[in-house]
This record gives sequence, structure tokens and C-alpha cells, in this order.
Amino acid sequence: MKKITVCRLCSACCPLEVDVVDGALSSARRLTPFEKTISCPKILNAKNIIYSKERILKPLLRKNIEDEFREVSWKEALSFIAEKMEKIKTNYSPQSIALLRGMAADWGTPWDYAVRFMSAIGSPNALGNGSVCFVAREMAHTYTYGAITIPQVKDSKCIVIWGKNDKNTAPAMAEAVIYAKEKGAKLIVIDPVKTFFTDIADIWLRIKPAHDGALAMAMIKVILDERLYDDTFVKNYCIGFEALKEAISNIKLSEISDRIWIPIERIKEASRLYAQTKPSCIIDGNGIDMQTQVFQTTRAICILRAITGNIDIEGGDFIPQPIPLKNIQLRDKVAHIPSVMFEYPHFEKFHPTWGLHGQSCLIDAILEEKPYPIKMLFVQSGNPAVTMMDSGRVRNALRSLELLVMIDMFRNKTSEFAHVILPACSCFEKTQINRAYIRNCFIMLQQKVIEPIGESKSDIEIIFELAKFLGLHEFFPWQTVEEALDFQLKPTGLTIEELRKNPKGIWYEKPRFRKYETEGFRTPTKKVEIFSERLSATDFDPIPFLSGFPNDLISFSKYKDYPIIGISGERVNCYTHTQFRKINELKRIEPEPFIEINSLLATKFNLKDGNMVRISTPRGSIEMRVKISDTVSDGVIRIAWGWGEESDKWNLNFLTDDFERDPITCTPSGRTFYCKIEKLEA
Ligand SMILES: Nc1nc2c(c(=O)[nH]1)N[C@H]1C(S)=C(S)[C@@H](COP(=O)(O)OP(=O)(O)OC[C@H]3O[C@@H](n4cnc5c(=O)[nH]c(N)nc54)[C@H](O)[C@@H]3O)O[C@H]1N2
Ligand SMILES: Nc1nc2c(c(=O)[nH]1)N[C@H]1C(S)=C(S)[C@@H](COP(=O)(O)OP(=O)(O)OC[C@H]3O[C@@H](n4cnc5c(=O)[nH]c(N)nc54)[C@H](O)[C@@H]3O)O[C@H]1N2
Ligand code: SF4
Ligand SMILES: [Mo]
Repeated sequence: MKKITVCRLCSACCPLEVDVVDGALSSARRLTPFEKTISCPKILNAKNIIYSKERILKPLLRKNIEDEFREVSWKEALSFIAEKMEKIKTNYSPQSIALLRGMAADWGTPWDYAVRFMSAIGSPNALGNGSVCFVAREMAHTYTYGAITIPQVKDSKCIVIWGKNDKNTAPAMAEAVIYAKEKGAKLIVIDPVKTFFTDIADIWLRIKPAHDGALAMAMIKVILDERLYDDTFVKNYCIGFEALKEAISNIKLSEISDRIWIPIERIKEASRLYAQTKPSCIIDGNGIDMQTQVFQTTRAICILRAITGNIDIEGGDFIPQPIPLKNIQLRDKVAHIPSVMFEYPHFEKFHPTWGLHGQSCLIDAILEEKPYPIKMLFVQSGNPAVTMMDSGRVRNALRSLELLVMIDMFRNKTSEFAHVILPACSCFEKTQINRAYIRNCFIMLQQKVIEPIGESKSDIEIIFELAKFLGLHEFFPWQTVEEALDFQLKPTGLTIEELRKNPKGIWYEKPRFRKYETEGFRTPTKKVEIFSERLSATDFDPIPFLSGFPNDLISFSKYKDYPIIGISGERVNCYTHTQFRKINELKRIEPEPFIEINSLLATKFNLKDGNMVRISTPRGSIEMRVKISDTVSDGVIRIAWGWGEESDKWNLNFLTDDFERDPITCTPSGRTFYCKIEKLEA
């Protein structure tokens, strides 16, 4: 039998067609409107992933982290958790219990119920990892024009790809770029690394890693100096244009050019092409996240969109029309309790449903007991022992907890610090609504296509079970997940049943362009806030980089003995972060990690392909084989990402820093750090 659903093996959330034979998943493929398609090895191996013998099929429990886990019943696991939680509440406080969320379970409805659960127990500390993923960037969009825009790539005439590599990370977007390019669209790519897109670009700006903010401001300067901006849009719909003009008058292109490794002429060429081609759109990505200036950098890029009048137009950057799902997170209930993110109030409160995404603050709170001790942690769909910056520090924090409960399909490095693991089911075994399908007017259901394997349960059901065991019935009155989802869908007039009858999705309303003409923007002033009063009032630069460009954009800049710039390796399309390395069919595609190094640096260190090197920073060191490659420029090495799950000696985040952070979003630099390398004997 064929069934339609949404894939959540990575965050791209592709629509899928799945073949189910005798109740078992036999194969699955992406559904795409494009002729030229990009294949995804993960989905082709969905069966091997979900039926892997490594799956956790029953709850696992141990009293001490030195002991072995034993399989127990759900009842025993939940009673153990409930009993411990009561003790922690009594000995400390409800807010001493926190939840940390990785990206895998999705930020739509599964996130809502996790946050609601935490609110119900009386803790404001439900944290996600969005400070290093895209939530920090989303906040910058929101502060500028009210929402994160969606690039209308297919209909665009000029596409800027800024720190994104959709070929490996979001195939439908990559297909749209290829389609538009074949129809004649121009392509500008801003990336320090050679990729599939830099190869087909009209202009490739090979930027110095982490220096995107200065480039964006330089492009704004060219556009203003050469009067290439959209005068009407700026006059009618923006606030702070005059202040922007004044700010850029202090910027010297020659200085920026030297700083960011891009010749002035190239900056001008790209600025002109972007501003003079209509419509243009910008795809911004994770290459800008994990920078200590992600917020202001993204603001500057947003301002580029605004001054060129490319916002909310066909082929430009669309302001989404979100599906009005009911907000059930109950954050008001705990609003009076300071959260662990108390030092980042803008980021803490910028959005009604994103909630808290400063995961680094959680580690601070555990280690320093500020603003109070954190003694118990739920880790849901994440592997923080490998994926958070400065793994050594993170592990010290995890080790010091009185109780760590994981909700996951597999054991991972984080399990080494866990007392209980509750078995979660895969994306094919549960029904939920993903954030990708509520952020705009098209909604599609991720529906269960097979029954949960073993005793695993969906993330939402696990939250319901925990809530019931803790006597939180009044907050979780629903008998089934579907009933709860229907409750959330009420304001839309839709139901799960109806979505199931329309598995390929429903247009809740048709996209409307230029909504600002009648509705304004969803900012306090209803305008595009080039100048942000909210930032000004709290002593942050109201115009990006008004007080200058910080010097130390790359971690460990102050240390003298670390001359090489290290960056995180690409997301290869056979893995999602630390996942799937036990799936032999995927492992065969990329069997071992390596660092990429160009021939000049290789000669300097007398390195040949396959040699082993030690890579060190002031935080720690790891070892990997060398691959000589022209993907990186001289002085830069790229270190494969996600392999820390396989071995500590490959854990990139033993090298990274969690001390220097973006002052608004607390984002540390996981992307870029100074390091040194040494050749090791065979
Ligand atoms: N240095 C450096 N650090 C980085 C990055 C980098 O590029 N460089 N990338 C950053 C980014 S953008 C991100 S998003 C994070 C990712 O960080 P994490 O979210 O911690 O990463 P994953 O390795 O994907 O771990 C996901 C876990 O969820 C489990 N899982 C999968 N599906 C489900 C499900 O449906 N339910 C449940 N309960 N569990 C599930 C998997 O088995 C796995 O253990 O890492 C960040 N860290
Ligand atoms: N296969 C697969 N797909 C995934 C994931 C996965 O792990 N595997 N993870 C999912 C998640 S959670 C995320 S966040 C997305 C991320 O998806 P993307 O945003 O596409 O992330 P990356 O591929 O890590 O990086 C994008 C590009 O940024 C470039 N870059 C690095 N440093 C800089 C810089 O300083 N400036 C600029 N301008 N560019 C830079 C890199 O060279 C790379 O080409 O992918 C999602 N999809
Ligand atoms: S790209 Fe990600 S969401 Fe899309 S099919 Fe592959 S694993 Fe699934
Ligand atoms: Mo991410």
C-alpha cells in the first residue's frame, strides 16, 4: 500500500511516498515537483534506519551512571522518574528541572507539548538548540520585518545563497535553484568553501569565515552610494534609512575588503547584480549561524532585502502567512520565574512559540548554579554531549546532574550520562504537525504509516505518559494525540481527519504578496525597522555594527600559537549530524572522517593524502586523516562534522568554544575557530 507523509529524518521535512507491505515499511521516496531531482541516501535507507537492531525497544533504567542499563517496563521507568522528580522539587524547586531539545523531533507540535509539560510542572526551562541552528537568525528577521522570510527561488531572477548548501541539506530548495538557474536566473554564492553551488555561480564571493556581517554592510554601502536602492519602498515602508546612510558613511570599502578577503570590485559587482536584477531573493543558512555576530549579521542581510524592495514580492523574499494553530505552551504560567536565559531577554521573549533557545545558558546554570541549581534534565531528540560547543564542559555539566532522562530512538554519547532512556518512535510511526508546515499557508500532515516498533512511543505520547504519571491531568485532558492536535487546529477550522484525507497538503489560504501595503509589517512600528528602537533602548546597536566591527570573530583569536582557521565540515547527505553512523549502507558512502586542507598548507606541513594529524585548540585536541583538496583556501581547514558519536577522538566539539557568544542570542562559534595541526607518525 502506498501512503503519503512527511519525512523527519532531517529538518528538510520532505513530502514522501511510502510503500507499506504487511504493515512494514518497505521503501520510501521524496515527492518533488521538479524534473531534475536530487536523491537523498537517508530516505533510500529509511528501512535500514528504522528497523536497525540498534533501536531501543523498551525503556532502559539504571540508578547510577556507572551501572549497566537494564530493560524495564514503562511503568517502572515512569515511577522511577516521578519519584526522583518529586524529591528534586522538594529539595530544590520545580525550576531545577529542565528540558533540552535537539532538532530531530521537530519544532512544531512535539515542541509545543514538551514546553507545556515543563510549564505544567512549574519550570520555565524548556530549552532548544536554536541559538546555533536557525532560531537566532529567525529572531534577526523578526526584529527587522516581523517574520523570517521564505525565498521565492523558483520565480526569482537573481538568487543569493549566503552560507547554505541545500544540495546536501534541503534537496527541494536545491532543485528550485537549479530550475531557476536553467530559466536564466543569476546566482551569487557567499561561502568560504567550494561547493556544488559555487561551481555553478555567476559570482562566488569566497569570504573569510565568520566575516559575513562586514560584507553585508559593504554591500549596503555600495547600493546606497550608487543609489541602487528602491526609493519608494524605503520612503514608505522603512524606519531608519537616514540613520543607515550616516552609519555607512563611516565604512571604508578598502578596509572591509582586506578584512574579509574579497576584492572591492567583486563586492561591487555582486552588490550591483543583486540590486539591479528584479526580483532577487536571498537564501540565508547555517553558515551564518554559529557565529558570535549571527544576530547583527543577519540583520544586515535583512536590510539588504529591504532597501532593494525585494520583501514580500513574487520571486523575492516572502513574508509567510502562518497557520493559526492554538498556542498551548502555557508559558504565561511560569513567566514570573526567571529562566536560565535571564541574561538574554531579547532572545528569550522574541516569539510566542519559539520559547527558549539559549542552550549554552543551561550548561552555565548547571555548572554555576545561576540563577539557581539545575539538578534534573530531560534530553529529547538530541545528543548534546557531541553537538554542543565545548564538549568537555558540557560533559562535566551532564555528569553532575542528579537525574538525566533521555527520550530517543537510539543510544548515543549522551546516554553515557543518562539514568533513564525512554524509547521514542521514528517519524514513520507517529502523527504530528511539523513547524515547516505551520510557518506558512500550506499545511501537510506527518502521518503515521506504520505502527510503533517494540514498545516505543511518539514524542508527544511520551510527554502525555509522563504528565499522567505526575498527576498533571488537568493540563493534559486529551485521550489521544489526535484529539490534542485537533484542539490545536481549532482556530483553523481544519481537523486531522481532513488533513489525512488530503495527504498531499492543503492551502490554508493563497499566498498574498505585498501585504505590507494594507497590513504593514509585524513589527512594533509596522515598518521595516532598519533602526531598531527595541535594541537602542537596551544599549545594543540599533543599526548593525554601528559601534564598529568586532575584531575577534573567530574563536581563540587572542591566542598566538593557533594560526589556522578551522571550520566545521559539511553536512553530508548520508548523515544527519551525529546520526546514522551505525547504518552500514550509509556508512559505506562516507566511512571515515577527514580534514580537508589545501595543497599549500599540506606542503608546509609535509602532509600527503591519508596522513594522520592532530588538530588542537586551547580547549582540546582530536585526530583525523588528511584529504588534500581545493575546497578550502590557504590557511583554512575543514573538519568533518558529526563523527564524535563514533569516537571521542573525532569529536569536533572538543575543539570549540562556548565562552565568547553573540551578546543578544548567546550563540557561540561552533563554525569557526583558530587551531593548530601536527603531523602524527603512521
Ligand atoms: N561544531 C559544530 N557544532 C554543531 C553543528 C556544527 O555544524 N558544528 N551543528 C549544530 C546544529 S545546526 C544542530 S541542529 C545541532 C544538532 O544537534 P542534535 O539535535 O543534538 O543532533 P543529532 O545528532 O541530530 O541528534 C539527534 C538525536 O535525536 C534522535 N532522534 C531522531 N529522531 C527522533 C525522534 O523523532 N524523536 C526523538 N525523541 N529522538 C529522535 C537521534 O537518535 C539522535 O540521538 O548540532 C549543532 N552543533
Ligand atoms: N544531510 C543532512 N541534512 C541536514 C542536516 C544534516 O545534518 N545532514 N542538518 C539539518 C540542520 S539541523 C540544519 S541547521 C541544516 C543546515 O543546512 P545548511 O545551512 O545548508 O548548512 P551547512 O551545510 O552546514 O552550511 C552551509 C554552508 O555554509 C558555509 N559556511 C561555513 N562557514 C561560513 C561562513 O563563515 N560564512 C558563509 N557565508 N558561509 C559559511 C559552508 O561551507 C556550507 O557550504 O541542514 C539540515 N539538513
Ligand atoms: S532530505 Fe531529509 S527530510 Fe528530505 S527525504 Fe532526505 S532525510 Fe528526509
Ligand atoms: Mo540545525
